[in-house]
Amino acid sequence: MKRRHFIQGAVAAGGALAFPAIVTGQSQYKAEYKLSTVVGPAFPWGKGGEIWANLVREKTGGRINVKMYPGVSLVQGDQTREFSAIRQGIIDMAIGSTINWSPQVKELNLFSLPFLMPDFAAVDALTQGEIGKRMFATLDKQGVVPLAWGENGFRELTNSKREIRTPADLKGLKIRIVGSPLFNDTFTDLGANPTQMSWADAQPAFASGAVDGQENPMAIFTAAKLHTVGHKFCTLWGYVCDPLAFVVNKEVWASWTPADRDAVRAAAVEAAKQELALARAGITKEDQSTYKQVEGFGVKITRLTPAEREQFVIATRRVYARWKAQIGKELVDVAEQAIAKRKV
Ligand code: X2X
Repeated sequence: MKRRHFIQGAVAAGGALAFPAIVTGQSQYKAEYKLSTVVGPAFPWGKGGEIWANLVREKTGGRINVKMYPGVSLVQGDQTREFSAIRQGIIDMAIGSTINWSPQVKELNLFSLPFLMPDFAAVDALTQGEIGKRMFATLDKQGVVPLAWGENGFRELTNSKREIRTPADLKGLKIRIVGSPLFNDTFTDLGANPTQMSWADAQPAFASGAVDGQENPMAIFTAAKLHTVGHKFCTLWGYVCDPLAFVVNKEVWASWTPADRDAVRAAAVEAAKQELALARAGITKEDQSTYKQVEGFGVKITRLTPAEREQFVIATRRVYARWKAQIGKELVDVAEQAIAKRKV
């Protein structure tokens, strides 16, 4: 009775114009929310997207219907355009690598500083500490709502030509890198011949032999089956680890009820936790099964001695110093201190 009066009143006060004011948030929801990732569910990263999408659907009783678009297909495979597309609303939600968003968010280059993070404890000391909070504040200021940290992983060096034990071994090798100036500087200083291309373009380039090598986490190597494109050599140098940020477009976020926002956040935290566990499986001190699997494919895995690793550290020191200044000395100092204080 009361409700009928209210609706009648609204119609009388201005018909269709007044009506949306009494429509609940729910009916303004989109039929589909587009979730962008670079790789699909065969990879921990894409699996994380699938888990997030399912959890959101579950926790919101189907009100928020998420569809995943792997291959960064919403930006035609150009992963360096993903961040701008989220801000513009072409993408509603994303799980993005810090590398891919670093052209727009310069602070994210911190994670790409060569040999900053020696182990998983160091990565956690950053993402789960002061640095993680500050990066989220920066992302928020740049127009997206950050919810949780997952992980792509420590990026190891693979190639089809020869074993890499020293920077000299890299000389002249054509290495595919992501579209990031910092990576270009790192591989140039290492004496390699870096060539920037998207992940979509990289795979045919490996298959045709147009490039000799690449760097990516082991989970990417195995899921993309890079041993089948002749990558017979793999050096475990752990020079860089890229975290993944789970984010939502700001306007989309604001269009949801507070309860649904809480549900999406909780789903992101849970999905990120599961994704991180998948990303680290098989490459820890306790569980080396991924390396064994890759060796089973006929790939030679090279483990550097501390002295050998140090040669790569020395060769990339100039790049580190130059980029530390560009990222912001104070921010990098905070990161270095957090790593020095970590519990291993
Ligand atoms: O393109 C890559 O190398 C990948 C899949 O690791 C990223 O998107 C950063």
